[in-house]
Amino acid sequence: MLTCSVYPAYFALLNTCVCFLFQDDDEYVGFSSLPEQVHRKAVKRGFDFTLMVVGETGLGKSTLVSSLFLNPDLYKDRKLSGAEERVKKTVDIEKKAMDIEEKGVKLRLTIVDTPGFNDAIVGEQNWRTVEEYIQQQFEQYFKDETGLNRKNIKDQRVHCCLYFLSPLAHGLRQTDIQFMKRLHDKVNIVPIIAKADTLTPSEIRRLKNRVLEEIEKHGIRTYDFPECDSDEDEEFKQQDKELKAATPFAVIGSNTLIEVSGKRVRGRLYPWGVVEVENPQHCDFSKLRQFLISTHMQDLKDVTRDVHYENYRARHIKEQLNRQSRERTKLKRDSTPNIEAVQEQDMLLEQKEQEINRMKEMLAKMQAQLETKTAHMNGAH
Ligand SMILES: Nc1nc2c(ncn2[C@@H]2O[C@H](COP(=O)(O)OP(=O)(O)OP(=O)(O)O)[C@@H](O)[C@H]2O)c(=O)[nH]1
Ligand SMILES: [Mg+2]
Repeated sequence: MLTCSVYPAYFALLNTCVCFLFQDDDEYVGFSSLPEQVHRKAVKRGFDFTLMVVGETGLGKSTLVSSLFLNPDLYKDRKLSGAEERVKKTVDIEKKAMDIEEKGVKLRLTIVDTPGFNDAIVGEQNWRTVEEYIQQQFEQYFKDETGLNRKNIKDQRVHCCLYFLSPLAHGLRQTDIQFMKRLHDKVNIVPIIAKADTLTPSEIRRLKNRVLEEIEKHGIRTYDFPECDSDEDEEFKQQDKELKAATPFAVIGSNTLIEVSGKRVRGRLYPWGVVEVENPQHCDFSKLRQFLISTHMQDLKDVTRDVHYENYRARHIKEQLNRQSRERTKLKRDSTPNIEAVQEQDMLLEQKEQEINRMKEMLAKMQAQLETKTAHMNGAH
């Protein structure tokens, strides 16, 4: 995958990155252990990341995001809607932003929650609201990028969409297929199996295989894990292999701390025992968190910028140009000068030129990195 070959040094540095300290009094999310290069930039500017959670009501979306980001209070002021209201309501988007600071590194994390998705009335409205939200963030970014205040753009684009699948289904439901197909060229979709504690290990395995088969069969393009560089160390390669093998992650969420053998852990207490959220034997929660925060956050951002946003930009500029050329034809017929239309046309041409220059710069950078790497490898031989 492009990003891996473009940033070999970066990925090499990722080797050293993950270390989750997770103690009651001193809890760390883990992003501060991102590699030095990113670290330095992040310290200066802060790091924006937007995570969206989507799925049927009651699958544990809010519980999981607050388990992931250590803030059980994130949703405390949310009132549960009554049954009647649930039947009527469509998708209701909730946006929560938080600044987390670890060891001097700032992470501006935005959680976009879509409560009640898919309840009772399933229809186009569900995915349309989510789609519009994603689109609006691109539009805003585009406006900011072409505006005067380019240096201080707040990146609100959705970098990852966790799509919750029901543990009770025997694979993908029709709505899941429709939803993911509708959005796969706009956002990085990461499907996850919710409430994994309701399934046995063999049921989880079967469901995961089924989901993967159906994703392939229906031509759904979920987030594509980048290939691991061959010069990575064995530990990192192993970690990467395990992450990929665990997809779609089967997760459990909980904000309750339970004492197990003298240690307080996040878990769910059952009459027969405790399921521990962060125990890799019990579910893939830790792998999901590692994927999101430590190992793949930068790639999720890169793919959003280089693929999804670029797609949006190309579409948007084409639409604008088409509109302009229609206006021009009209203009000729009217034969009255339309200064605004001409100015907009000029602006578009300028944007195009800027884009070409940017791509040239990117290509030159990639070339230089490749050459350095080749020289490095030749030197090593
Ligand atoms: N068994 C089990 N229950 C869970 C899990 N995660 C959450 N729950 C429970 O499921 C219920 C719904 O959880 P929420 O986090 O509110 O679900 P949601 O998807 O955000 O629901 P909406 O906001 O209505 O869309 C709560 O009672 C949670 O305690 C899990 O992993 N396993
Ligand atoms: Mg919720």
